[in-house]
Amino acid sequence: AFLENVVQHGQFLNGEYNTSFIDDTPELFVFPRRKDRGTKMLTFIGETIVNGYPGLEQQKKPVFSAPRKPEVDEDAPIPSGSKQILDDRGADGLVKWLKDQDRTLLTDTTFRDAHQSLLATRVRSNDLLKIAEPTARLLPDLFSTEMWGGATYDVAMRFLHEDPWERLLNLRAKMPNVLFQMLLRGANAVGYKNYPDNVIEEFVKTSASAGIDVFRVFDSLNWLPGMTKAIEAVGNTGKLAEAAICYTGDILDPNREKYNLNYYKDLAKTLEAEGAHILGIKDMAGLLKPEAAYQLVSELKETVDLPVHLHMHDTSGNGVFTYARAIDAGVDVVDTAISAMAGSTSQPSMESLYYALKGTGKEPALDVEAASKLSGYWEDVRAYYQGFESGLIAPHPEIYEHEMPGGQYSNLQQQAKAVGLKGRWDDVKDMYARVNTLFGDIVKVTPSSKVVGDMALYMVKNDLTEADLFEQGNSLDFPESVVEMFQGEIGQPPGGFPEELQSIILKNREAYTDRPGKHMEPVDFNTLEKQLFRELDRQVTSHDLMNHTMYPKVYEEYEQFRNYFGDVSVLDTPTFFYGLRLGEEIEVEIEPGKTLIVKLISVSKPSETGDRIVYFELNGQPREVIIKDRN
Ligand code: 3PY
Ligand code: ZN
Repeated sequence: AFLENVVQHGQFLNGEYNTSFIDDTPELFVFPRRKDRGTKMLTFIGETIVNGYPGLEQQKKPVFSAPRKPEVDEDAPIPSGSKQILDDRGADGLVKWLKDQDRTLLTDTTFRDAHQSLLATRVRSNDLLKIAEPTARLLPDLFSTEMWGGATYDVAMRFLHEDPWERLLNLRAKMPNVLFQMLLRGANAVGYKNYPDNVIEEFVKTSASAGIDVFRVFDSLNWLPGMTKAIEAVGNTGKLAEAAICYTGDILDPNREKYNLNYYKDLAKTLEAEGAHILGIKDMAGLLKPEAAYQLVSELKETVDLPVHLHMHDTSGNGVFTYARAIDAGVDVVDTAISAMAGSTSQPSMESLYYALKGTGKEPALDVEAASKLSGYWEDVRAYYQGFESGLIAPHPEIYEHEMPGGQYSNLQQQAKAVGLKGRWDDVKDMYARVNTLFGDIVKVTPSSKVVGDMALYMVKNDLTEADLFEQGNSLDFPESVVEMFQGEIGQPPGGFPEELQSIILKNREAYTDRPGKHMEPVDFNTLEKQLFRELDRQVTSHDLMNHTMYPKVYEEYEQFRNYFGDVSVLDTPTFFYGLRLGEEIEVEIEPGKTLIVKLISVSKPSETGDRIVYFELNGQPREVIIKDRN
């Protein structure tokens, strides 16, 4: 018989749960232990056939062509690369090597920021793993591959039902030659709030052991105390600390004095003194104009003795021009993506930059034909994710006005739809810029960007103007994230928060200006391990401890999902999103050498209680599962 529990609950499947969901609906958290992997998999496929994948419009499974894959000699040894330089010469040796390079070096963000910014972070490990080894073979001269961190960590568990650590370990095994890079949000790690210091230390240590070599550390308000523990923790692992300055405003605009050249130079000096190996410039929205890039990079190269690594988004369409000027000024590394996953809210295209620089002596060491073959793969794979595209199909120079990070654009659009503001997206963008001004012109990047977004939605939704806040503020219930930020929970902006607004928002709550991590109790990992051992009824790994500490609820639900449906990361993406067509047969390799053959035979009409029977053949034997139709 079929047991209704949380993983069949509409609210859970649509991601519309909050922290009270478990308390309010304890009856949903009773799980039968099902051991049979075949049944688990059929249940998941049946669920997708009957109810669709949350967030995607339910439709008949489209026909996709198999992704083109570049031919490589799989028996040849994988060429060595930057990873071997780090392993042989250590962090300082790697930095010296980097400074000695004449050509521009590239980071490939295809596996992380590119899809975070184009496809709502939804690209699955299954698609990454299939192209990982060809990428290692064809692009061995990359400085690094950014393949972890940022939003990929929670999205992996929350929406893809896979373990971010497994992704990291599996990719590492297939790409042994290029440095692995992650985005670390300083004291917020890969979350949206500050964590205790010992969590940051453990997280960095565990990530380094699992394969991360370069940690790009930033703070969402450019607040140094939010970064120092993370930089120190990276230093202790022997890996590379890339301390990043978030770029906002416009150094060429005399009316934007707050974030001027001197501001960035001072910050760079401080980060060097804190032990950074590399200086990152993180232009998360793509606001750095070509001439500004020239000035900024020239001045920073004068100011610090560190290699400079530039990250930007191509939202305006000016990305390659900006990179070219940064390269004129001596930037060491720039972030690009394979062309089919580049441009727009993603990074500038790797191949376009190569062609732009060819013949100047500054072009990167890149087999551009190989890169374009990899692009063929991504062009085909991207089609699987069409339901998550932002709809931004042309350059978007408005970015210089609203300053929204590339990774936020499509997300905030989804959030706006969810709160009934679908037709008012222009108002939301406009309000986003106005909220920034209201907040005193702050750096906007996760999590501060989310706070600005929450406030913009709140004001548009409730038809509030800036004046209304000052007049009616005492009777307004501000979003929790806004209250917390003004309390000091994610740190301090340069010059502090605007005081009048702060007292309106905080009402009687107290604000503090020191480091939130200072007040937090360290997590007792020994006790946590024992607790999880009881709950999970299995050996607890350091990865379980981290998942639980970062995202307790998301992790709990992920574990329950996995117990019920098994490891769904082994499914191909069209089947994961759309199930099977009648009569369609697929092969699923559930572990190396063990393959299930699944064929969909038929689906019954719903019974009076709304149950449908989904008939399959599993390895030639008839099998059925009962699925509640929630439509
Ligand atoms: C993240 O923090 O996820 C970002 O990509 C910020 O740019
Ligand atoms: Zn980015």
